[in-house]
Amino acid sequence: MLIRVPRGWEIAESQATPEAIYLRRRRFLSGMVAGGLVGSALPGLLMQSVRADDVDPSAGLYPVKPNPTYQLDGPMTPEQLASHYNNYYEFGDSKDIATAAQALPIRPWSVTLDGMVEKPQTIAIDDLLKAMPLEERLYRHRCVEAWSMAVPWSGFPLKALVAFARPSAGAKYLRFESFSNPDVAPGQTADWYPWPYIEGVTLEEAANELAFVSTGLYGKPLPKQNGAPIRLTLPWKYGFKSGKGIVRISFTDGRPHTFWEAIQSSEYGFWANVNPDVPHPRWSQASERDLGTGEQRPTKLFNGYAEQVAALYTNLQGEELYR
Ligand SMILES: Nc1nc2c(c(=O)[nH]1)N[C@H]1C(S)=C(S)[C@@H](COP(=O)(O)O)O[C@H]1N2
Ligand SMILES: [Mo]
Repeated sequence: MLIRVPRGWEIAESQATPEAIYLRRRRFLSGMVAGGLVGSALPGLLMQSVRADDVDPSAGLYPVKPNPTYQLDGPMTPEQLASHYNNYYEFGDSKDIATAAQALPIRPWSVTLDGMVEKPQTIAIDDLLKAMPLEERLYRHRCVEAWSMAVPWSGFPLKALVAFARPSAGAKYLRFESFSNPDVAPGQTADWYPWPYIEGVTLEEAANELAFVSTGLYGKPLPKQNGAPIRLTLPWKYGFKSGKGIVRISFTDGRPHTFWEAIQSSEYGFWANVNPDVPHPRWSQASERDLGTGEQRPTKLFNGYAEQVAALYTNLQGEELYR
């Protein structure tokens, strides 16, 4: 059963129902049993969050060299906000998951590169960090829920990782798989979600200069709540395309089935490029609330990055490019 309000409303972000709350409402309405998401696991998580062995071994790599090509069109979002207003459904469906996320062990951590590659390989995160050209970029981030931020990511171009993986001739897509660990991630004990979190892009998108893999934020290793030790950053797409806590990148010739498509394909598609003129079925995308200033600002096509990425889509006009 779907509950919808009319399209195209200019509504506040607080009224743009976060995905998970909407889902729970649907479940309730369809007579399923909701709840049990966080409750019992929380005390254990709080204790684990103060473990002494949590010092990040990559701390000495940061800050990295800024890449001056990428500048912001407004003020940078304060670090405290960017690291305490998060979407990470593995740790719950509120924005307040920073404490719960500390329970995720991020060492040892490795990333598997497999599928249509010359040679599948699994690489430890600290070896990968040594092999990649680290730099800092200032990017805007636009969530499908109509809020945005502007932050300094550290990491490396996704195309460097693609070159490292050596895809074979027929590869057309990248499939990103986030971690699975219901012992520490209470959201993953909720079996109505199709865990693990899966996202994907085309190989051509991955080769675009703008596509970035983040391992740091504000000149330090990435906080766990922002996706440590490794996440995607695709600033021209809605935020849900940028998977956190990545453990596997598979090269495929078929389009990956993504987490949000599996949940609600009428609202969340494969492309999810930012476009102010294409409303979400339940709210407008014409403007966004900037987390730092608190102000509404007009949303831009491709989140302001049309110059870099618009050409990727000129031959794809039959596709639903903007949801
Ligand atoms: N694994 C995983 N990745 C995820 C999500 C998630 O729930 N799980 N949420 C996405 C959404 S909706 C957004 S807006 C961004 C939020 O990133 P941030 O918390 O660093 O701002 O992460 C994306 N990546
Ligand atoms: Mo989002």
